[in-house]
Amino acid sequence: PGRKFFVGGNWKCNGTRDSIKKLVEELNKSVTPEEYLDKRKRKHIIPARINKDYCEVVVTPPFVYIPQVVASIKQEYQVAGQNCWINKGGAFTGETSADMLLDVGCKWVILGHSERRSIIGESDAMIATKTAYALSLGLGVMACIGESIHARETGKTNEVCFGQMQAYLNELKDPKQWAKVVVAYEPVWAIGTGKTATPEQAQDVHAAVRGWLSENVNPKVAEDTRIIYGGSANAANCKALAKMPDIDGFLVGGAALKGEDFTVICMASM
Ligand code: G2H
Repeated sequence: PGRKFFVGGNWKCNGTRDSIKKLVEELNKSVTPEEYLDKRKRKHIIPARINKDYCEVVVTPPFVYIPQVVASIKQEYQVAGQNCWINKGGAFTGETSADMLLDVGCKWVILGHSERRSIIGESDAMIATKTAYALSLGLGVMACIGESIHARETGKTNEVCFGQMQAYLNELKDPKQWAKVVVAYEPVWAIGTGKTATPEQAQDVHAAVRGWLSENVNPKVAEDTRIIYGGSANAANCKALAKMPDIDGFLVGGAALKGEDFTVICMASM
């Protein structure tokens, strides 16, 4: 398929000005993908520079560090917010609007991450409202879905994921809106736990979600939409996952804080 590989680095609530300066320096140095492949043949595995033609890469710092990252990271990388308010700004203490993300140079936003669903209590409907608003401004959205361990063990994985997809669809009436949506499948039991879904487990859900898109939006949107995997993805397991036909990239947490590992993940399908 013509889907460009997509990797998001979700830095979550981590970092200081200093540690982020170092991480950006690591991401900025390195070589071209061609050199990477060449060196790999010679068994020198070194990080490769992100090539925009090959892979779309987005890094997602905490809000307060976004200007620092935008000002210092190479243009191969896009920058995203980890969340945004549901609508325009105003009297909403503590919130950050999608307009502000755009204003400081973000191209994307992560919405519906399971940590926001379960810890902050964001509902499907609220997440979908945010998604529609962010898209209306031209931001891309990494729209997260994923089942709990209970849902998986009771055979409800697809039901839960389809329900979350339906909530997005309720607000995205025009199929064209999906062009700037990347669906991130993140099984909750795999997030930050070191327990990764097997390539087969992930592939099954990705294929099911693509099938759902085909039936409920249209076959073209299903074919074109990137569905990325998140949940303890790392430099060691990314290759096997990236081989699966419906896995179009990754949303990476812990391993995104290590420049070399993150770069290896960005090259996972080479
Ligand atoms: C899932 C993922 C990034 P980690 O939350 O969104 O984090 O890779 O640490 O499991």
